[in-house]
Amino acid sequence: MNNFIFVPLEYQELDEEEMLARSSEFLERMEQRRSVRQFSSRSVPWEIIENCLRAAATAPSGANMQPWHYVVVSDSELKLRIRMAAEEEEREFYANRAPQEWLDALAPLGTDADKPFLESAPYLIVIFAKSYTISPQGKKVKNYYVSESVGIATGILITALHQSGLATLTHTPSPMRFLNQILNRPQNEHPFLILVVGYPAEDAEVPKINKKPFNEINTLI
Ligand code: IYR
Repeated sequence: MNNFIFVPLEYQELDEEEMLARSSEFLERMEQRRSVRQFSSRSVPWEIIENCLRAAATAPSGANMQPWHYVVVSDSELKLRIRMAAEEEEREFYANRAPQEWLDALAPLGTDADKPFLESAPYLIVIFAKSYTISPQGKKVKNYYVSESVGIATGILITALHQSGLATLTHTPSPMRFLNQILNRPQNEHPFLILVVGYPAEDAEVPKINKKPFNEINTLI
């Protein structure tokens, strides 16, 4: 493999006042992000989604392998098929597969096997993680830190969509292999999660949850 050439970093330093202002504005915006489970079927311009996907693609990844693939589903028939398959898995999860402890942890959120948002939201972004890539010569090339990399990219995508004014839900029917079949993706791609994207329904409600206190999750030494 060829070594990269190195070029000067493009970096524009901000003054501290500006840094503080930006960080606090960003914090305020992020504190308004919620996982939404009721979506409007109003359409969303594709260019917004494209910009957010391009932002996600800037994510750092193990050895810059970029071990991800996004399938953006807007076709109604495909959304319906995904909903049907996901609800089948979810019915099995809630009725038999989930241990009582897990059901108890989910009970306060009021989730169940019905997933109408998979049909009503204008976009389902199905995120696949690639354990290896097939090179143009047909060789298997191993990827590194795959879940970390895809998790970081997904975080950037959620953040970009939120700051563009859209609502999201990270949805993980389990198991999710049916997504390979419906979306015709190869075996080296593992469904990571479905990101449901759109405007919230006008009557959308969210549980009144709390985030952990700062000092519980941060240590300054
Ligand atoms: N996949 C199921 C169950 C579920 C699991 C967790 I962990 C959640 O935070 C929420 C739901 C479902 O989507 O209902």
